[in-house]
Amino acid sequence: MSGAVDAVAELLSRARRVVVLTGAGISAESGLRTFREAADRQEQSTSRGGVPPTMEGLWKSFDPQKLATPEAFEADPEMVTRWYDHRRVGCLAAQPNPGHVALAEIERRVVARGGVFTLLTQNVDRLHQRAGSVNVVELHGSIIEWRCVKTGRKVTPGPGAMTEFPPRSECGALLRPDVVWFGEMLPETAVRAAQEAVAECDVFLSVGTSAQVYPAAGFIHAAARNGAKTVEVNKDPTPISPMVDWSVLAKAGEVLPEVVGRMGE
Ligand code: BV8
Repeated sequence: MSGAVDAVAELLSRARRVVVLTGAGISAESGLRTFREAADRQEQSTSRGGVPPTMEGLWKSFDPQKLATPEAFEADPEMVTRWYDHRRVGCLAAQPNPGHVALAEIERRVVARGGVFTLLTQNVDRLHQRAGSVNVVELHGSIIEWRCVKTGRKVTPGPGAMTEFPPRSECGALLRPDVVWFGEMLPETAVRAAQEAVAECDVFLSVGTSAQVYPAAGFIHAAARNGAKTVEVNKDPTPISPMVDWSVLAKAGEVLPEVVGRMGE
């Protein structure tokens, strides 16, 4: 692995335009559950006769891809908003880990030498921003902010758990998390920023994502088509592992600080 780490450090030391795509895996070392693990666990738990749907159990006994949908919210806004508020409070209590901090440092170094750095995240936990990342594009919105389903007005709930479910906005309409659910379009501004960054990047890093959710995963393929050098840092193999120039199968919180340590200033 150290050969790959040296090569990635060398790539990033010379890169002019860097794009990084992150997924749930980069927040795993902050104690936040990933989707695949939850889905796998859901299969196991239902195979063992299912887990009672306690708040904790919601994550274990429900597939996030079934809960993270407008249909689920429509059918049971109380259950969906309880699940999202539970996750929101968890995100606020979590701390950025060395993987988040390393990406913020890589951005600082690339920009300091006149380069351009864009962080595309599928995560909704805002840990990248808390770690110091600046140019962050939230492809799937944020769980930290909620919005009125009627007016679209955004609110930022306080750090404590909500007390009323489903929560309502000032006008009395339902409040929903300001995230992109399955079946919903990504924010136009985010997609445009991602497309522009990918069109010109010379290095594309995919970190902590199973590269299975679109259109986010499509940016990896677009970067490769545009001739960028592509790197994957992921704990397990993914569908893009065979296609990237460098696939580092390891934890982001361990590898990325090593890459920073071997990069030039
Ligand atoms: C859309 C917010 C128009 C909510 C999320 C083709 C084109 C366009 C759309 C589609 C298409 N094909 C299918 C679709 C529909 C769908 C889709 O992609 N489905 C998948 C399941 C096939 N896409 C959509 O619906 C998107 N909308 O395109 O609108 C449209 C609609 C319908 C049909 C056509 C067009 C909207 C997608 C966004 C959904 N919202 N999140 C919330 O958070 O609750 S998605 C959510 O799940 C995450 O944001 C993330 O994107 C995804 C999970 O992916 P990962 O982040 O990769 O997490 P995962 O657990 O899978 O993997 C973690 C990885 O980390 C693992 O590989 C693991 O090994 C690794 N790891 C673990 N620990 C570590 C680690 N790596 C490093 N270090 C560690 N320590």
